[in-house]
Amino acid sequence: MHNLGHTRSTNQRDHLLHTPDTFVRAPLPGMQNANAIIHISPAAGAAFTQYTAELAPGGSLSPASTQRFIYLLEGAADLTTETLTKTLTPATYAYIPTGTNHTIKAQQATRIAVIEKTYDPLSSTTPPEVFIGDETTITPNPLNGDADLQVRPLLPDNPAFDFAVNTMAYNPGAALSMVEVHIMEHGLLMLEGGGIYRLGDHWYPVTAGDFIWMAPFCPQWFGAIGKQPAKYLIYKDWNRHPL
Ligand code: UGY
Ligand code: MN
Repeated sequence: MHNLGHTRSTNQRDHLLHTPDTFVRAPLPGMQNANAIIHISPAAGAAFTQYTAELAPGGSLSPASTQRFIYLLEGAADLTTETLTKTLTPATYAYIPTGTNHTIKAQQATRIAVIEKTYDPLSSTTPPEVFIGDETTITPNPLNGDADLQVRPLLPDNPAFDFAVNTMAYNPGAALSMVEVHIMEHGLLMLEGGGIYRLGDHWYPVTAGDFIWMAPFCPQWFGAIGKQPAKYLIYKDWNRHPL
């Protein structure tokens, strides 16, 4: 059934909403039995790339030319480096620094959120090492003391990292306490529930499966207006001077 030309997806100068009805799948060079849905890249104005990789059983990701962050959405995949093998399952994730020989191979049908960004070195630190985590073991912090809005930082608090990835979980009715305007850009994947996202001067209904890009200084606000909790995975550039 066609959709008569309607979609919630939109591509604006300072934000992009990418909804599943508009996803286009294609393999990236080196992927085996897998496709990528590119949500955002420098072609649209971002300083990073984010895609969802969909792997058939036995499928694998391409090598990375930059640092890479992966978060398992569904299925199971083996991450192998020269020193470790780890099976990643939903809500587990890995940070893989630039130049790390590795493979990511699906044991079954698997979906992975992938973020890639050229590393911005800092003279006072050495680059981070491989890091593997499990979101369910992270103690959440209430945002601005709001117990209905819990933030889980997925990467260590270490200035060597030039980006952060967090999950934010909203109880029904919870909302950001302010419209944020900040230099960091965001890549956001709605994991559960939904609500209304203000981006610039637009208000969008959003739901699980949607992706949002927010450019630096894009005014942003979210309210989880549904009856279900809402949760998203959110990337931001971090720990670096703007110049
Ligand atoms: O970390 C953040 O900037 C976050 N509070 N932004 C957002 O949820 N849009
Ligand atoms: Mn923000």
